[in-house]
Formats: sequence, structure tokens, C-alpha cells
Amino acid sequence: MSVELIAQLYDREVFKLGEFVLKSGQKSPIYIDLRELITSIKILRMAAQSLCDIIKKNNIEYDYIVGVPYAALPIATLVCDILDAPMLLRRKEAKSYGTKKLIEGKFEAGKRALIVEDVVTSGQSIYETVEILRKEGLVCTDVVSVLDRQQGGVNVLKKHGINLMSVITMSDILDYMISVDKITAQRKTEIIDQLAAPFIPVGAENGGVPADWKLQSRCETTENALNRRIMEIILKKETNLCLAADYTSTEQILKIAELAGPHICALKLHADIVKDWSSGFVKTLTALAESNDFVIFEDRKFADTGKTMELQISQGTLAISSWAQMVTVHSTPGSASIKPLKQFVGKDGSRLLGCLLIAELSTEGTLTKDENYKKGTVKMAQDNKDVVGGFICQKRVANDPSFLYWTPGVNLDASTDGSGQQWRSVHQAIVEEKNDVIIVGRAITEHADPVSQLKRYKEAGMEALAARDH
Ligand code: S5P
Repeated sequence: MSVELIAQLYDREVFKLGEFVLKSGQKSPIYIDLRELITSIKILRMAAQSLCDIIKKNNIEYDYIVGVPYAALPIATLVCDILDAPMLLRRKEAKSYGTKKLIEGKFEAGKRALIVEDVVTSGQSIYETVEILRKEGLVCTDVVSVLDRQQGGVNVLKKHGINLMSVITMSDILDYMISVDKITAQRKTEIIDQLAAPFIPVGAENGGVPADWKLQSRCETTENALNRRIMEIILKKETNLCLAADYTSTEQILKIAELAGPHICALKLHADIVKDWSSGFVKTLTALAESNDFVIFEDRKFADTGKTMELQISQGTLAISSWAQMVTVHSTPGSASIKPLKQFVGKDGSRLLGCLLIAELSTEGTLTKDENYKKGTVKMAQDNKDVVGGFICQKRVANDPSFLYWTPGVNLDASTDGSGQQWRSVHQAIVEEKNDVIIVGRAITEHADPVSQLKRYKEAGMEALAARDH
């Protein structure tokens, strides 16, 4: 522990006491923003020196130092300078040109990479970095961090064979606060307990009883045909992965549908980008969906008057309701306009089971961040529960387990496509942001080995769901 470092941080009011809501929605009695570190080179040096002391004292072996992007990069740089050690840089997004490398710098497989982090909470972003380094053949067993918030990171990392050592822990900070009469010992115990407690999303209390978010219970009680079908598939096939098959030819779609069949709960299409749509294609795809037990999802994002939407969904060359079990609808036209869609559920000649409302988009600068917009969308879904199964969203938008929360913007190896799309990890999408189904496109479809990726996302999705609901 470095008392001097804590004192310096304390003097700069880096530790704030109060009632805070973290990015994940979790409540916290203390807020620590170590990002303020970078504005003081003196503290940054002190933090780097403390990390080097830990490395030396514990004889941690390394050939390269790697900072977890982005906040830890300046500290990692200083650590390399002090130790005269070579640094590697992990990219958050693969370059869209040239080598598509995820790690910059010269390295040899089989050598040891030591990770440097600023703050550890769940350990997830460290693990993502470790996974990428290991995939490149680097040996990764140790992490040093400036602060451990004591929220389970040590144990999560241990499970993956990673040893974490930190300069300061949350307990150290609270002890320091006791020593300067800022808090009592009793308050320290309360804060530590609160941080270690399992996370219940803000507002999830239901008359004091937390809502039951387990899929098994939600499947048993749902009255929505689409949700029953999807949850039965998820539970039976053990996959909450929806594949976005954004191809422009039917041949490509059928090829991926065949490979993906056993690994997905839904196959999402943009029928209007397909150049050779035909009834024969619809027949083959439907047969694949039936034999592999997945749902066909047309992501048409309807946004018009009720009458026009009714025609768009059932008429024209695509006749969407004759093959799609689910579609997306914007909430902008309002509640009355989606009522005409109800007539297609359970009607002869229609395969439609229900729809999802677009509550929140994954794109940079989206206007759907507006809270009133989201509230209005949730209200519209609540008023039309027979046809609305849930939402397309980034974070679980309603404290209502009768809806399903589908989330696009998921990619384990990149964070943006350079065209406005924003990706985050499976863990963030499900454990932190509480969604149910992950929608993954190019991370699978543009990979040289799509089957390995399908399995990877399927496993990660179900693992995250289990971690969320344990
Ligand atoms: O906010 C959204 C909503 C949707 S439905 N952001 C999205 O990316 N989507 C869709 O999800 C998008 O149209 C695409 O089909 C898929 C994401 O694909 P990826 O390649 O970016 O993973």
C-alpha cells in the first residue's frame, strides 16, 4: 500500500462520498475517478513507481509491459520507462486497413506479457486484454493495478489463471479516510459490504421483492407468443445469440444459416439488401429454421402510419409476414399505429409472432438517448404487450421481466467500424447492461472461421446470462 499516493489522491478530492450511480446502473457509496491522475504528472509518476516496486518486490517476470486501453496507457508508458522494459499496445479496434493487427509492437510468441491497469472493478476488461494477448501466443499470468475496488476482480481473474496485485485497495482508501476523521470504522464496514453485495439494477425492487429475471421463470409466465418461442429455444438450445446475416445474396445467407443453425436462437435479416430474393429461397430458409429450431427475424424497422405499415409488412415482393416470425418497429409513429400489426399474429398465411420496438440505437450520436423518448417507447410496449415482445436497446430499458431485451453493438475484438457503429463486449451487454439476447453480425460473418466465432459468442452469451442471474 502506498499511503503517500492515497494522501495525494485524497488531497485532490479524487475520492467522493455520496450516492452515485455507476455506468452499469449499480449504486455506489463512493466514486473514484483515477482519470484525474493524468493531469498531475507527479501523481502519475508516483503511481508508476509504486507499480514498479510491486513488480520488483514480487519478482514478477515479464518480457513486455501492456497497458489496458485506454486509461492505463500513460501509466504503462511510465512503468516501461522506469523499468527500461519494452511496451506493447493493445488496440481496442482492429485497423480496417493493412494488417488488421490488434497488438502493436514487436513481440515473440511464448514470451511473457505483464498487464498494467489503473482501476480494477469486475476484472472483465483485463480479461478481454488477456484473451487477445493469449491468442497471439503470449504468456499472460500477472496484472498489476493502481487500485482494486474490491468488487470481485481478484477472484474473476484467478479463475482465468491471472494473478492480480494492486498498489491500493478500497479498504486502504477507507482506512485512510478513517485516519483523517472523514468516516467512521462502522461506515467503512457498510461501504465494503455494499460494494461486495450482488448487483440489483436500479429500480429493480418490486415492492421490496427483486424481480425474477431468470429466463426459466419468465418463459413459464409469459403471455407473449414471440417471447415464449424465443425463451423456449434459448433454454433448449442454450444459446441467446441472434446472428445478423447482413448479406446481399441468398446463397450467402443460406450458407451461413446452415452453419449457424445449431448455435443461434434467431437469424436476423435485412431483406431489402438482398439482390436475388425468391420464393425458393424463402422455402429453403424456412425449412432450415424449422429443422434447426431458430426464429427468422426481419429487421425492417417500420416507421409509418398504421395503414402503411400494414401494407409494408404483408404486401409487395417481400410479403414479410408470410415468412418472418418477428420484425422491428420504430416507436416514433406512436401506439395507435402499431395496433394494425396485431391482426397478423396467429392469422392464416402469416408467420408473425410479434415485434420489437426500437428503444435505443447502438450508433454514435443517436437521438434515442433522450430519456423521454425511451420512456414513451416503454409505455407504448406496455400498452401493446400482446404484439410487442420487447426492445432493441443498449441497456435494459424497463424494469419489466415480461419483455425481452435484444441488444446489437456486440463485438469482442473491435469497438467501432468507423461508420458510427459502436461495439462492446458480451459481458458489458449482458452482465452490466442487463440485456437478454445479443445480436452479432460482422464479428461472425466477416471472420475467416465463422463457426468458431458462433461457438465463441454462444458460449460467452450464455456464460454472461448465468453470471447476471446467479
Ligand atoms: O441500434 C441498432 C439496431 C440494430 S437492429 N444497431 C444495430 O447495429 N442494429 C443491427 O444489428 C444492424 O442493422 C445490423 O444488422 C446488426 C449489427 O451488426 P454488426 O455487424 O454491427 O454486429
